[in-house]
Amino acid sequence: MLIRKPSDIQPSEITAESMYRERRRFLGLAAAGFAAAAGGALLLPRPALPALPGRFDNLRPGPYSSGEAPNSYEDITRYNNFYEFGTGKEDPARYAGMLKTDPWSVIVDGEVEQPGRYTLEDLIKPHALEERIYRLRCVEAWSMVIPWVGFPLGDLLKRFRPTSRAKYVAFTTLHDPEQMPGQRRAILDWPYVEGLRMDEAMHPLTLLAVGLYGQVLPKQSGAPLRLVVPWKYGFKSIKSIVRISLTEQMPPTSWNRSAAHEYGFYANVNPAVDHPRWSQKRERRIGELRKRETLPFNGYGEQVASLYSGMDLGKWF
Ligand SMILES: Nc1nc2c(c(=O)[nH]1)N[C@H]1C(S)=C(S)[C@@H](COP(=O)(O)O)O[C@H]1N2
Ligand SMILES: [Mo]
Repeated sequence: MLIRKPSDIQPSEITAESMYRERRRFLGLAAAGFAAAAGGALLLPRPALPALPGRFDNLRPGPYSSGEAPNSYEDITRYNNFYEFGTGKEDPARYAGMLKTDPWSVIVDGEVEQPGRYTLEDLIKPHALEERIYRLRCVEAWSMVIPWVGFPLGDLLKRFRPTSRAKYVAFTTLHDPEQMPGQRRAILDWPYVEGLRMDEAMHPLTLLAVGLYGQVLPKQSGAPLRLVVPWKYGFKSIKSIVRISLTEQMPPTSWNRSAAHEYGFYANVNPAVDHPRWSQKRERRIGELRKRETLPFNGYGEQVASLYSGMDLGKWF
């Protein structure tokens, strides 16, 4: 069956993902000339798309996208790590609704010529948004394929004119226990912080994400602005960012602070180096039963291995 009538479709099926697939299929059909051949009439009974707030249009496909099938919208938004809302994988989907993402602003400071407090709009508007399908691999040995919407972090940083002393970029998540109940407990040293070396931050693979599946980021995924560093462990991909500081010294990172012998600043997806408590050779793609081999640099080695040439990544983990 090519096209279903609205009455054939259960409300539970009308998800962002199914709409996304539907739209893709529609575009595919149109491109293949089916629409013209069918006189367009065949396309009319498509389910009407409910008006979604914050859909991005005219996304162009970005470079380095994975050719793999993305995980479902449900998998991506119901199985999350966001300790500000609890340590259970389903806690963020349950509790992140408490987070107020509008208005939102980000402080940019440190080694830049143009420091300031920028609104979300100031940050995003000058950039052409892209869709990039990237793998995300958690250090806990699960992975997902996610169609992000975003733009390269490096393009944003250039706008603030880093000084010659800028060697690292430090990121900070919102700290507000009123909105983030997980912060009422000392699970981590709040606020959550992460960092990149300048060349990692400027690498064209490094994305600031503002959406997924063509829509505004859901809160559990790090709305309204999060980092995505696809060749690193998921934990480097800090969510709900309120501060970006360029620094001369290597900044602290939350997971290094909490377990320094397990997570270093350069923590990487390295199947050849076991985590102190488990092997890193394989991973489970969410939604699959059989495990996959974990790839060095999460499969992005060709693009990024040179950033670490000469470094012993067993030592500089
Ligand atoms: N602020 C903040 N950012 C965070 C985390 C967190 O707990 N708090 N968890 C990290 C971890 S461990 C992973 S694997 C990814 C998960 O991203 P996802 O929920 O979009 O899959 O987010 C990372 N970013
Ligand atoms: Mo993770």
